[in-house]
Amino acid sequence: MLVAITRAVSRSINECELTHLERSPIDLERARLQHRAYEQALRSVGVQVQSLPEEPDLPDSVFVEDIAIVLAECVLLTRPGAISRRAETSSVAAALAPHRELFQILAPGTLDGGDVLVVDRMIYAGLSSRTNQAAIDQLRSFTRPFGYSVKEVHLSGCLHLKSSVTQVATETLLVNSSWVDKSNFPAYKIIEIHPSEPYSANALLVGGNVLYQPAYPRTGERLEAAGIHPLLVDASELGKAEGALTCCSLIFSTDPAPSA
Ligand code: CIR
Repeated sequence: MLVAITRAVSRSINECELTHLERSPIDLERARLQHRAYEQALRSVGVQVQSLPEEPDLPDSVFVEDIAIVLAECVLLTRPGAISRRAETSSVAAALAPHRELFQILAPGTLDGGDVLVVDRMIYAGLSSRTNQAAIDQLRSFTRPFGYSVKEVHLSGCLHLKSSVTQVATETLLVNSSWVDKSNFPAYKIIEIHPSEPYSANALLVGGNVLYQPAYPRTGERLEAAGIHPLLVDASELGKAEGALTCCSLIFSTDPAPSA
């Protein structure tokens, strides 16, 4: 069974961290409606959603993806790059503890889950304003015993690695090659986003289904042309907080881990 941990949108979302976007007002009710529709979309593809209570004083706490890397064998709790986000960790750790052994990124390492893309036994880790070399070295040491390889990836112009590349099918990645060099991913078929839709590389692959935003129709056509028929989920209000689809959940299987 697949489980998704999510968290209700904080009433303080308008005080969120921003790196590449100008601040514009976020309509809390609209953000919450869209977030509930996102949770419903996950349920519709067979995922059991475990929604954590709102954290009124943690503006970015809806973006649970940044707080943990959930592998089949263990969890690596992050040490988020933004100091304002570090208090998000304890409640996510409590939710994950029944499911996996927990490890923790330690200072001076900083890492956001949005910078980590896991494809089979390969872990791509973005060096970003949030994720540093010390954390990537720790990620490598923690995951090596489980048979994973970690490859560092340089980014430019975006917040996180998964702003620029996500997996959309077993052998296929959706890439914004202005933000990440696609030669990092030679083993995969690449679908390029449409250049008029720079934020469109963040799709959520879950149990063979792809959740995708209707705001990016031209890139959506490219997915369709590749035989990928996404389920459309609007996350535009959280987009004003630099969030997208992968950021709002931590998804994992409760089935026993395969051996490496
Ligand atoms: C932040 O800057 O941390 C939040 N406003 C947005 C985080 C989005 N997370 C993600 O893409 N994984």
